[in-house]
Amino acid sequence: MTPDQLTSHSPCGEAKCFAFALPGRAELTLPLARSGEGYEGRDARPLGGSCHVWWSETAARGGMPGRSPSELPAALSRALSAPRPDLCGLTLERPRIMGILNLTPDSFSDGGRHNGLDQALERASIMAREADILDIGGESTRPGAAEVDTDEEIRRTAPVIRALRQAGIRLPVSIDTRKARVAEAALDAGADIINDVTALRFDPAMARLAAERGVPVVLMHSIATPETMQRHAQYDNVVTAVRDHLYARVEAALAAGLRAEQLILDPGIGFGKTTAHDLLLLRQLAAFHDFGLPLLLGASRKKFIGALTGTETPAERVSGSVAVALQGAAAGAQILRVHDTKETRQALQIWQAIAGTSPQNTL
Ligand code: HH2
Repeated sequence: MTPDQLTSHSPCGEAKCFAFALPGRAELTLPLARSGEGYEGRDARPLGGSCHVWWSETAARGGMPGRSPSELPAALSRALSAPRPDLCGLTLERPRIMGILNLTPDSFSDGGRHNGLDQALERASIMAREADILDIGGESTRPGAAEVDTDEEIRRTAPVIRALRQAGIRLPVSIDTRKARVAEAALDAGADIINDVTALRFDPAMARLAAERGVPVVLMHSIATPETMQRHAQYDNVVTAVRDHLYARVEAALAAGLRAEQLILDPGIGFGKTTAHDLLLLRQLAAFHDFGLPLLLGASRKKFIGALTGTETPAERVSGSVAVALQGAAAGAQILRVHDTKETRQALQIWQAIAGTSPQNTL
């Protein structure tokens, strides 16, 4: 493929041709992700519709040789390459930053810091300049966390969302909750996206709400409950187990009346996983692109970063978090959920400039 063909083949600015495909449960296609705009003479295609990550072959598995895009079934090749649908007006051809705003007293990293309305608004307006999406939560889901009363969770989140809309903060807001009543109150207050760490398993009313409202929904892999999940962190193969689980959750969502275009997948780093599991998922993140759906990666300040670097305090895990965010971007993840929006933004700006896909095209 020549550079000219590559440019015209690029998803940037093209009409969207979203192609959703559920992969076979046992199938695992690991496209080899490379940054930059493809390669002369190779059948390289954008990975997950991105402008900056391309793939030209899949990894060899089980002694089988790797396969190039044209050797794969057409639907699979298309699912790996097709542009993902815009998210609340944001194209997903470059990684988007989802800034975390926890309105909780006990979140593992920023608990208690943004509890008052004024503090929350101040942090939201800073993040509005550094992030593309705000993710607001009123219940910690860290390992061992106890469930929060629904009314209390609404009291923590809905007024802040309403206030930030009144203050003119317009970027898309997601509500990080497993409860339909909390999600509904947040949507009514001005939120746009539901981020459910149980992938619609916790509250049967959640799928109905998401189908009725037609809003984007993050389906994250998790097992058991936050209180007990680390006791269940056992898998024969964590990547296939997470894929199978997400496959089943996508099927359940579609059966409940959601549209494929609403769905975003997340492997759930740290949720019922050991450090070894997290590392394997990160190493093989590109294996989740064959669903043909956008991928969200939430690894910011998490325990495995502390375990690998001997950093006890989550707020001191910023550099490690940025390293994981860049790795996620290199694997074609479309949304990066992070606490440190400013640092992540700067790292991504440089990385995109080097890949030649900087939105500003300044270099
Ligand atoms: N991680 C946390 C919470 N929500 N949502 C998605 N989609 N993906 C994640 O990885 C994810 C998430 C846990 O992180 P945090 O919000 O910082 O902590 P806490 O749950 O203690 O509030």
